[in-house]
Amino acid sequence: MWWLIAEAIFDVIPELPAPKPSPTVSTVARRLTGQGRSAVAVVQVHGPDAVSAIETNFKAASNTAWRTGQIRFGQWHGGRSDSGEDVVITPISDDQFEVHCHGGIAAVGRIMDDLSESGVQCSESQSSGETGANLLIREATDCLIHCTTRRTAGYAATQVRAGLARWTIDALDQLESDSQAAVVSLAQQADQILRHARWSTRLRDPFRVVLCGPANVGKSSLVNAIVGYQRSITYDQPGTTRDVLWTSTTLDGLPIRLADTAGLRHLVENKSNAISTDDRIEMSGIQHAQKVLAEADLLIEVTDLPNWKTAKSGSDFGDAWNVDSFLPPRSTTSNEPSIIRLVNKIDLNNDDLNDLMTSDHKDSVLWVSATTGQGLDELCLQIVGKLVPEFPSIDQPLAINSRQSQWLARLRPDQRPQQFRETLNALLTGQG
Ligand SMILES: Nc1nc2c(ncn2[C@@H]2O[C@H](COP(=O)(O)OP(=O)(O)OP(=O)(O)O)[C@@H](O)[C@H]2O)c(=O)[nH]1
Ligand SMILES: [Mg+2]
Repeated sequence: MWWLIAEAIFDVIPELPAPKPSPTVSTVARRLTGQGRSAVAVVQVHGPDAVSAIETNFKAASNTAWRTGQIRFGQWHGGRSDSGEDVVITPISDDQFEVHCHGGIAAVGRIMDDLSESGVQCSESQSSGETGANLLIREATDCLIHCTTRRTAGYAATQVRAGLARWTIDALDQLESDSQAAVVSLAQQADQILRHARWSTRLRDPFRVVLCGPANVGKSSLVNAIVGYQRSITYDQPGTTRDVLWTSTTLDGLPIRLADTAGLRHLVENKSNAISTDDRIEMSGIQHAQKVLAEADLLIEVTDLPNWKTAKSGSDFGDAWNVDSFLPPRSTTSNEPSIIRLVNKIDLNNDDLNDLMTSDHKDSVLWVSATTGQGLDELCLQIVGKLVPEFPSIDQPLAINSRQSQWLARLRPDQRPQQFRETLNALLTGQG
């Protein structure tokens, strides 16, 4: 049910500052989400008569007083006796409300008509700055609809309601004085927004985390342990996993796609028929694995305790197995994936584990057991920490796609105010 999604999303958003009221219109309503049909639409009602307009048309399911930021579920009856539409209403401040309704054209039209009859001025078209902001709000709405976790949806919803659109319009206001100091300060703010771009531009797309390593070290067992069910077949024989197997999961509110891969080893391909069918299948699995390695955001390089112990002196993780030799060269512009290195099957250890860990590797390698679960909490923490080293506060402006981050990256402190304004306008309107 769409209102359950809306409820889940909107109760994590803090109070945001209300936009500046228009000096000429008392109470206005406008659609915040893009025009046309969508899953959920948001209508903003703002002005001194907002409360009475809402109360004339809406009956809440529970009879409690309005509280800023606290959502209310109920029926939009529009003063008629029929049962009306289910909506969720969020008071943003004493005189500003958001009505979250079904995104069908008729549903929004009915709400606008009812508000209009209650004396609210309803506008589809807005002032020039707001028209531009519509693109940012549309992009944020589209992102929100595709978010799969409450955490990512919370960030996207903030961008629908204010976020980057509000920041950009405020920035244009500040530049009206043509001040170079404003340019410098705004360029710094743009840099701050971009600090989070690696994560914020991925709200709707899960990060790709790939487990890789030699055969039989427990890669599939680890995937199963992380997701909590038997997704991958495991067996005490090398070569169990033949192809890449993707699993969707969520860690700390981050949507993640985990890839289990075939055990990687360098097979020597010779031109004769000497290579067996089995080797050909394995080689094909390894090629598939190499493809996903190249596109990973994070690699989890797995070995196991027996391999670790037999590795030359056990002093270098790379002596046992090293993913680098399987990675295709990356272009200089592409991001290097982060890597977590781990040793699995530590439950097999009869000796003191500390003796095994050299001081060099004590902190750089994770020691886990897919069987007993030891070290798995730390592994999940490290996965999230590598992907998002620092979560931004929920109410801050964010770049949620590469178009936005590219324009933000062009806001430089040495630009003239006029140039800076043009870049901001391009960010708002998509035209530049
Ligand atoms: N004792 C112990 N055994 C484990 C652990 N993790 C996996 N195993 C066992 O190791 C064997 C191989 O596990 P898999 O998860 O299939 O290993 P894999 O790396 O996916 O193997 P391939 O798909 O062949 O590359 C199975 O018998 C598992 O039960 C562990 O933490 N401790
Ligand atoms: Mg496997």
